[in-house]
Amino acid sequence: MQNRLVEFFPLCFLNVPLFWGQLDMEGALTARDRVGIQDFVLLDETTETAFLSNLKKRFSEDLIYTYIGTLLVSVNPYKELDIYNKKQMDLYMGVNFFELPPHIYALADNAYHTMLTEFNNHFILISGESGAGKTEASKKILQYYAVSCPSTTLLDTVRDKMLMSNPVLEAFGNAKTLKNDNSSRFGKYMDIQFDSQGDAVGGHILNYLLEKSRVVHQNHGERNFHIFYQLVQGGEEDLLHQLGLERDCQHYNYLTQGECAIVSSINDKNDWKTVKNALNVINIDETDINIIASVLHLGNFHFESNSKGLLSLNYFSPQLLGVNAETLRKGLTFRWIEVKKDEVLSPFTTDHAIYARDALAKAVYGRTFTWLVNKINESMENTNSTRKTVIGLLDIYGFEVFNLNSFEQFCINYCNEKLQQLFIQLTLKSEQEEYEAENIEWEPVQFFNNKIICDLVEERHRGIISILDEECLRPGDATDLTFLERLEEKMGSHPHFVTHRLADKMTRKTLERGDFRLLHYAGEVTYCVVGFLDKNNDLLYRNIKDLMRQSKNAIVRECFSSMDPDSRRRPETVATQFKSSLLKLTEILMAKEAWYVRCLKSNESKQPGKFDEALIRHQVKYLGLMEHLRVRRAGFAYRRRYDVFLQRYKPLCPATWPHWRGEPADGVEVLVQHLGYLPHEYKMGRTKIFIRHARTLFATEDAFERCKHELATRLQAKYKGYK
Ligand code: AOV
Ligand code: MG
Repeated sequence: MQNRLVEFFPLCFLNVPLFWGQLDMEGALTARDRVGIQDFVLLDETTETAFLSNLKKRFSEDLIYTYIGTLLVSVNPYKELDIYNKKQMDLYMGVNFFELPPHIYALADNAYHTMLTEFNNHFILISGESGAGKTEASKKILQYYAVSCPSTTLLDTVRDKMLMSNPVLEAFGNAKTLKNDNSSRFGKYMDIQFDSQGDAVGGHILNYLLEKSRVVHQNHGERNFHIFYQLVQGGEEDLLHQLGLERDCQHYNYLTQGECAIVSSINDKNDWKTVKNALNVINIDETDINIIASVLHLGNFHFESNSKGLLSLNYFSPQLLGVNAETLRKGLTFRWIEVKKDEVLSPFTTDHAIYARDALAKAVYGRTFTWLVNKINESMENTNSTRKTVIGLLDIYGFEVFNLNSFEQFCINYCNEKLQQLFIQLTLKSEQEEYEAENIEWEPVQFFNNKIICDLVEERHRGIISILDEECLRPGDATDLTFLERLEEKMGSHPHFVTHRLADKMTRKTLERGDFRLLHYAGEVTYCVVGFLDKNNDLLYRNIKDLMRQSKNAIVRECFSSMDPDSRRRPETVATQFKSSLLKLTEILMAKEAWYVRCLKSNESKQPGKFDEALIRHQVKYLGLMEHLRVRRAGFAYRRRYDVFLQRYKPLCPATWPHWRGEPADGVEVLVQHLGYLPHEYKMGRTKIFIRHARTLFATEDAFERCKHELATRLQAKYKGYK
């Protein structure tokens, strides 16, 4: 704490924006040496080594946040820090960005105040690999808005609902993976809506591709979704009895494949209480989620029709799914086939039957999840129709590489490529394009543009997703391996695609037959094609789907009818749906003003305070932080249109006050000359003035405040004189 005080003492007590660059005086030097620089833009050197050394210095003092201009870099400390509380929130409320040490609250507060003064929409993009701290960051931001924004009692309920949507969605959408004990297995974009007073008046969540395969299969060392363990371990006796469940995770096939049902960092029993309470707040009846117990029963249903499995089926089909047990059993073990224009029942092989069962379990869970999101949205809906602005929060699954990577990692990593592309477009690319458009002299900064990888995955007719879809739709003998063959034929020479035939030559690491490798922006990942076709098709046998549609349970009925009304039409494949949803998301985000939080994972073993330099260096590289810094440093922190700038600051110069009759650009030139701007501190573009450092603008802003004050005093005196 003391170090933190040292860091911001001179800043907050002088009440003028100061910078470490200016603190290079005796005394302050020691503090700077110890805690580093709070904005990388002010580093003496822009080398990677200097960058890492600054990050490390700060991390060792528990200063996990550092700015690059207005971008926030955050390093996961893997320990609780005493920096997230009401006192800290109050401190950051309405304070200029650079006046206090970097904090996630400062970023949240600045987005909020900019939204209020400029009355426009914003979003906060939180990125970083799995376990880097994205979900934690998004929770801190939401808490900041819920606690700090002005409040009226009426709206308190909306805030509570927004806050409480978190534990519910985490219980249903997060799970323990090898990378993260609380890994998000779905993507989430949440709009927080504010009225013109700045009151949080509503919220809306868009969810992206849930990793449903986890419901029926978990890799070693991983778990199913939290909610199952919470229910089995925390559920009340009566409830378990009613659901026909045993209080023993080991009893359930779907909970034990990873062999780690119990995790020391997780308290499922307590979490169950939190979730129940949260469900209450968002107006969801606790019994509404009973349906997920059927998933556990399904997992234990065997096809060699032993009596125990049948007993269980006889119980859960009518009770939990609202369907006839015998019809369901038939649906899971037989299928209708056409023989000479007649439909006859033909028995499944055991493999087929397991496939049908797992497909149903995934469908029930996945659709319940979407149903939940809809319910949450209903409860957070803003019923007040006055004009509002939003701040969007994006928290998705981070880039991940395991020993075995499948279709899910392919989708997750593709999503991260898209967000990296968005970041590049919004920062590096557009920034440089603006200088060009404004005729500002500019030495372009080179950066790796990952568009080539996005294209490799998503390009129409040519990308991996298209090829996968073609194989999925091809009647006959298409298999995962024929898909791979097609890929190799079409992508063989792409610089970011490696086939097993080329693997030896290129990377010296061999690939198994059945694998392909992509060189992603964040590193190379080897994908095993097994299951790609099935997972992309995500088929549920028609008779089972129809059965669910006729369920006596209203929620089951709703889940299975509302989503694809025409059961005979072939639904879009999973990858294609995901691609379209990401495209839509990009459009939503592009229309808003962006703020960035770049999360870095400090070490692989989740150890508190451990700074793994190689790991962090790698992330700094692929996240493009150095390029971002170079653009920032070479560039201009602030820019304003001439007319806007002149309008605000013209009282500061006798030649422009009260009226300037010439061109606004000429007025601005006269004005900044009068203010004593040095030539290297600003540039005049075509339509805007570009100011290199924030401090220059802040000094002008301070002068403006003083001037306003003087004017007011003079007016007052004059008024008194009249009296
Ligand atoms: P992620 O969201 O980026 O991964 P999380 O936000 O879940 O990662 O963070 C992983 C874990 O790191 C958390 O459960 C905390 O234990 C710890 N942690 C993260 N940020 C902080 C912080 N600011 N202070 C203290 N501990 C922190 V993934 O969702 O896997 O991509 O799909
Ligand atoms: Mg997460």
